[in-house]
Amino acid sequence: MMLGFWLCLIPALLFCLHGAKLPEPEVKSEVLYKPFLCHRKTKYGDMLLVHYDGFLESNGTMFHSSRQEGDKHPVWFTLGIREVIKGWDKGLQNMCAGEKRKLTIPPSLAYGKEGKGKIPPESTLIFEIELIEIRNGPRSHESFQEMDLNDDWKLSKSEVKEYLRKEFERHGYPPNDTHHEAMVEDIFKQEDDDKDGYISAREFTYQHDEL
Ligand SMILES: [Ca+2]
Ligand SMILES: [Ca+2]
Repeated sequence: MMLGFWLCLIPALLFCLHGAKLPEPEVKSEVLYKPFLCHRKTKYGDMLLVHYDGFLESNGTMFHSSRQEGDKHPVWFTLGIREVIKGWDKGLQNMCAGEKRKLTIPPSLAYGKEGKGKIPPESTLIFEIELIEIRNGPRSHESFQEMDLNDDWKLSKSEVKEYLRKEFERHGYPPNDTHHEAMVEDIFKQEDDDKDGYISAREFTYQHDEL
């Protein structure tokens, strides 16, 4: 009897879950080329260097190619922080350097109702993207570990200050104590969500916008 009860309940539960909101539009992702060796895969917060060609799905027109236009250099961006369209943030995860993907991106994850430049409103876009290089982004766990000098999984104000000092030095700026202290206060105001005086690993890598 109990089993019957649960079986009846399951479709109702599924209905509740799915009925609550419309399904999220998806990015269709096809792998065009996968390298034999893959040392690491992309994740949110990584910096990616890519070459890409973008086409309108409606008529196949190419609207941009990083190889043919501008300075013809590949472009850097950070994955998962909305620096690029949502469709890229979603469609370029778990990717190896050297890999090529074809993404089909619905308008809601691209330029939507407005369109942009050569892209008409409500356009589904097709991108062929080659990932050339992956680097640890400023929000990566690797960066966090580098800053967390005493390995207690939280950043104190002095650890953040030390990091700023080193970064300034590395970029050839003279260290400036008062300036660094003001920067640290600013950083903590924004990043220390629970106001305990430390930036935890979670606070550090947390994305404020849900993807
Ligand atoms: Ca620490
Ligand atoms: Ca905190």
